[in-house]
Amino acid sequence: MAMLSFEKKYRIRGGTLIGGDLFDFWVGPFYVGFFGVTTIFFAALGTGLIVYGAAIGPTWNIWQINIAPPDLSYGLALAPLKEGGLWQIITICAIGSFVSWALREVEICRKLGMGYHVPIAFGVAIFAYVTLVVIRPVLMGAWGHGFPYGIFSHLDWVSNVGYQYLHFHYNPAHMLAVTFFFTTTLALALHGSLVLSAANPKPGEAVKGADHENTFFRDNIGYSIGTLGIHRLGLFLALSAGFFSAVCIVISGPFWTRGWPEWWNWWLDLPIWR
Ligand code: 07D
Ligand code: 07D
Ligand code: U10
Repeated sequence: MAMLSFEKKYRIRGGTLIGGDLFDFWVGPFYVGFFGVTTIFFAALGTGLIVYGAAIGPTWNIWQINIAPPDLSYGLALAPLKEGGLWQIITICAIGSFVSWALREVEICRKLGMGYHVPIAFGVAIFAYVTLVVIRPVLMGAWGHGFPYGIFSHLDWVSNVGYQYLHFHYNPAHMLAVTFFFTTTLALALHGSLVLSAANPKPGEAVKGADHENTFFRDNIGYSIGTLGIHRLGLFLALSAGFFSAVCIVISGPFWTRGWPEWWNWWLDLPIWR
C-alpha cells in the first residue's frame, strides 16, 4: 500500500491513553495526542529557561553556555533561580518532555497495533539520564552531583567525575557498557552491510533474500542468527549498553567511593593465593 493511502486508512481515532478524543489528531505529519501537547509544553518551557539562563550568563557562545546545578551546600533543597534553581526546573522540564515523548510513542504503537519496543528502548535512555540527574544525586544527598547543561561544561563534568575515581576505565560496569556499545556498532555494521549486499544488487542482477543472508554467515562463521534474531540481538546489545552505563555511574559514589583500580583488589585478596 502506498504510504499516503496507508496513512489515510490508519489515521482514525482511538488508542489514546488519556484524554479520549481531545487531542487525537494530526498536524502535518505529526500525531499530536495529549502527550504531544505536554511534550511541546515542557520542551518549550525548558528551552525558554535555557535561553533565559544564557541571557543572564556571561556568554552567548553556543559551546560555552552553561546552566549549572546548585552548589553542593544546598543538598537536596530547592535553590534560588540564579544559583541552580534554573537547572532544577529545566531538569523537571527535561524529564517531563522525555516521558511525554515516550508516552506519545506508546499511543502511536497502540493506534498501529504494534509492540511497545520503541518506547521501551527510549525508556532505557531516559533511565540513564534520570540516573545521572536524579537517582545518583539523591543517593549522594545533593542536586549538585547532577551534570551541568552545556555542550562543553558537560564534558568537563564527565572528565572530572571520571578522575574523581582515579581511573574510570577500571569500573567493571563501565567496561560492560563500553563493550556493549562497541558490539552494537559491530552488529549494526554487519547487519547493514549484509542487507545491502543482498537486497541492493547492481542493476540487472537479482535481489537476494534471507536464504543468501543466512548462507553467507553459515559459510563464514558456521552459524546464522536469522533475520528476526539479528534485530533482537541488536536491541538487546543497545539496551544493555544504556543499562550498564546507568549502573556504572550509580555505583560511583553511592556504592564505591575510592579509586576504581582499587576495587580489583578483591582479586589479589582471593584466598587461593594465600
Ligand atoms: C545523533 C540524536 C540527535 C541528538 C543530538 C543532541 C542538545 C543539547 C543544549 C546548548 C547521539 C542534541 C543536543 C539538544 C543542546 C544546550 C544547553 C544522538 C543523536 C544531536 N549529552 N556527551 C554530545 C547530550 C551526557 C558526552 C553531543 C544530551 C552525559 C561525551 C551533544 C544529554 C554523558 C560527548 C550531547 C547528554 C555525556 C557528548 C552529541 C542528556 C554520558 C561527546 C550527542 C540529556 C552519557 C559529544 C561536545 C549525540 C560532543 C557529546 C548531548 C548527556 C558525555 C551535544 C542531550 C552527562 C563524552 N552530547 N553526555 O550525538 O561532541 O548523541 O560533545 O542526557 O564527545 Mg553528551
Ligand atoms: C544519558 C542520554 C539520554 C538522552 C535522552 C534524550 C534531547 C532532545 C532534540 C535532536 C546514556 C535527550 C534528547 C535533549 C534533542 C532534538 C530535536 C545516554 C544518555 C534521554 N567512556 N564515563 C559513559 C566510554 C572515560 C565517565 C557511558 C568510552 C574516561 C563518566 C559510556 C570511553 C572517563 C561517565 C561511556 C570512556 C570516563 C561515563 C556514556 C573510552 C573520563 C558517565 C553513554 C573509549 C576521564 C557515563 C550514564 C551513556 C554514564 C559514562 C563510554 C572513557 C568517565 C559507557 C567508550 C576514562 C563519569 N562512558 N569515561 O551513558 O555511564 O549514554 O552515564 O575511553 O556518567 Mg566513560
Ligand atoms: C528506523 C528503522 C526503519 C525505518 C526508519 C527508521 C529506525 C525498518 C522503515 C527511523 C530512522 C531514521 C529516519 C534515520 C535517522 C534518525 C536518526 C539519526 C535518529 C536521530 C533523529 C533526529 C536527529 C531527528 C530528531 C527530530 C525530532 C525529534 C522531530 C522534532 C519534532 C518536533 C519538534 C515536533 C514534535 C511534535 C509533537 C510533540 C506533537 C505535534 C505538535 C505539533 C505539530 C506542534 C503544534 C502543537 C499543537 C497543535 C498542540 C498545541 C500545543 C499546546 C497547546 C502547547 C502550548 C505550549 C506552550 C508553552 C506555548 O528501523 O526500518 O524505515 O525510518
